[in-house]
Amino acid sequence: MVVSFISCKSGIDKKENNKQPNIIVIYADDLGFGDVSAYGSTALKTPNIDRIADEGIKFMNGYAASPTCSPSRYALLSGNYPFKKKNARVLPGNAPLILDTSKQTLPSMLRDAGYTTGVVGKWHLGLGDENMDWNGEIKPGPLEIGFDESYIMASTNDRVPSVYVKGHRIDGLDPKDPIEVSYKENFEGEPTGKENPELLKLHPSHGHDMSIHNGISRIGFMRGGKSALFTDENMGDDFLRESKAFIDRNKEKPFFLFYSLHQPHVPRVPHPRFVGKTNLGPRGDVITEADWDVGQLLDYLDELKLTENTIIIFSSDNGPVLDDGYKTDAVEKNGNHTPAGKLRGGKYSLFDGGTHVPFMLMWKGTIEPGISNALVSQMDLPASFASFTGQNNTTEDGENVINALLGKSDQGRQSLILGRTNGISIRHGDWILIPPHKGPKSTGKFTNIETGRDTIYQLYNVKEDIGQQHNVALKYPEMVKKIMEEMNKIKAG
Ligand code: NG6
Ligand code: CA
Repeated sequence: MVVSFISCKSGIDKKENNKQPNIIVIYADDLGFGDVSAYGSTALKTPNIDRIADEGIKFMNGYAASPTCSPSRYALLSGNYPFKKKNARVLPGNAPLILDTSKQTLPSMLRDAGYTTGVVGKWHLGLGDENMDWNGEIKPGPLEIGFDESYIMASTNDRVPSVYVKGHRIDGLDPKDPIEVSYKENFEGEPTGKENPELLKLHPSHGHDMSIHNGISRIGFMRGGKSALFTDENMGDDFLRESKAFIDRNKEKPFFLFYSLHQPHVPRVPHPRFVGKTNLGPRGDVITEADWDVGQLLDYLDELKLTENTIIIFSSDNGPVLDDGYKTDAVEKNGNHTPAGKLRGGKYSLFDGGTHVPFMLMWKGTIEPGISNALVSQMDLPASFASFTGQNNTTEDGENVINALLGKSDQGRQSLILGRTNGISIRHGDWILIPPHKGPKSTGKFTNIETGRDTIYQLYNVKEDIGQQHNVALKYPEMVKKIMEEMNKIKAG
């Protein structure tokens, strides 16, 4: 790995022009460290995502907070550790909002700094409260935690309701055909993937055998709301269109956009334009689609002459998985591709592949391109951008690593706890320590990922042993002790 650079012309000098740079966070869903060609993938080409890495800073030690989606998103927006929050776990589609509306978030802080804030795409952080009515006003949600505008998928693409929510309302809902949602039982007369496989164009491999929409059975039950249901094939285009529209509406003033892609999460249903674009089947094809979406967004910024006044961050919410619930031959068609690169484990895992993800930042014309080894977490974005915009930071666990993010320093954090309520590990310098955990060592025959759980302490030096093949806990008991103390200190803090 290269430690290089770097001279940054200026951080906030741009403010002298009274024009703070726009900020866009592009967030992929289940994209692995090895799925991006900038990080070494050869089976998959991602020329557009690579543009951000090549023209910006490519972080070699960038982390999501957790190996699953909702806890990582919670950390990115709240700046708080998800392991401290009981309900920061993979949420059903009818879960209430898990973010605290009274606390500072990345968008609320940027709004205070004068930004217009928007979110487009996957949400998966819950919506509403116990009394929420899908056919009425859906709140609290993004607008209550600091976003001025929102166009989101209600939950995630494999969980009902299969609709988009625009502001406080389901987009396109016909009041004469209200939608009903349940995670307990089916609605009378409604087919399911389990009972009516003949209605499916995409079959589940495990789970995902409840309500059917667009020939795909999902998790959870729903009925009605037909005019509002999304079309999986168009989802990439829908989110791109809404993102571009947000930028267009707000191009005259500083804006923050959280562009939350749904790819390559299951069900993987690319637009026909991308079917067969790779040899890896739908998983590869939807990554190609996501890369195209990113390219379109970058081109649009160029067209509007906004590129040099926009900071673009690209990352992923957790590591990769092949068969996550549908029969798309992801395993069979994977060939020699290594979605987590040289890292061990993937989505759901305490090994590094669960949380160590692509992470890059571009600010063209201000930051010189480079490669950084600084340890940075998505959870650090609120504290870092609070510093950048001159706001007070009241988030609890994120650190101000703005100098690392802008390439002015190769120093990021010293320590970072990774994981969620049911399991954590810690990265400390070049070390990763996984304390003993009860439970199976594999996620099971379908997802087939090493969980990282073991009855003994595991200590790895990931600088020398990036693939976590050599547990050196017995060799360095003092290091185990020291890092455990550090972990306990952070947990108590
Ligand atoms: C799992 C789902 C998986 C995916 C995951 C959450 C089954 C069998 N598996 O429970 O398909 O939805 O939850 O993924 O239902 S995440 O990226 O949103 O965290
Ligand atoms: Ca995810």
